[in-house]
Amino acid sequence: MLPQTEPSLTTLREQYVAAQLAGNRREALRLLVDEGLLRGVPLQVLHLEVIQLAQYEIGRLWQENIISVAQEHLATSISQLALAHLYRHLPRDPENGKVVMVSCVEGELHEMGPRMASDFLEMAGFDVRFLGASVPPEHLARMLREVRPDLLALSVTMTYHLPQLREAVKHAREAVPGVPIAVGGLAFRWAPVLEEDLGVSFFGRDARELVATACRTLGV
Ligand code: B12
Repeated sequence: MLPQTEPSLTTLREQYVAAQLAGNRREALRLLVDEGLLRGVPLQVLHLEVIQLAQYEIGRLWQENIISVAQEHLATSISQLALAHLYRHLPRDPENGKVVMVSCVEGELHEMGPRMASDFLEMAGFDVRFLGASVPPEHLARMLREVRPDLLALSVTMTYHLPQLREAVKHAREAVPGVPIAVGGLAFRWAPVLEEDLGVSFFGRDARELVATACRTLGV
């Protein structure tokens, strides 16, 4: 077994990014499974330190115009495949009976983050309804009335979607008064909103922090 020191994870991440950029899906999955999972790297670490950080690196390369939009799409589709593939290997705590609904606000297309967050919540025993990208507030409200979750988690990456967050919160409050609402996503790193103003709570910077705060808030 490889000792999972920081350097070995860094190497794994670099190799994963190289496989993404080469469009090599098989190699990307081999790295995660054979060099990661089977060598004892915890799944949570693979998610946060390999896939998430690889996505941030892809974003940097794209922003600096080193790679094209097409290469970013190619790379991201590999990470989507990876999350789907790893899903069946998720270690799961016993069910805790709490339902969490996870959704992007309207217009928000960055759904990898909330998808990963949903997987972490599931590992912690939550029953998760993940709605994916860009959910119009009226339809979010309709689903909330049907499902009546114990917690609603809203994801926002682009700061220009903060007005849509406001709308989503308003509709959610009307649909299920009193439902706790968690917010997160990169927008809050770049422009922390007035949580008090919205009456919502920032639940953490990544999937692990979301789980910790959700457990505390819901008393599980
Ligand atoms: C892939 C990608 C896309 C894909 C998304 C595909 C998909 N299916 O998700 C597409 C091509 C659609 C896209 C589009 C755009 N993108 Co983009 N995208 C990215 C990229 C490269 C990776 C995102 C990703 O996969 N992250 C990995 C996940 C796992 O991490 P995460 O999102 O941070 O999620 C974690 C935490 O934030 C947190 N979290 C997330 N949600 C929640 C919710 C709660 C409640 C909590 C507690 C926590 C939490 O937990 C997650 C897991 O740990 C980023 C680079 C980056 N630095 O993020 C740029 C980036 C976010 N995009 C950017 C831009 C500019 C755009 C576009 C405007 C480009 C354009 N001109 O069209 C559009 C906007 C689209 C829209 N309307 O939303 C910029 C934003 C810059 C800025 N400061 O505003 C970035 C940073 C790239 C860059 N460096 O320039 N993008």
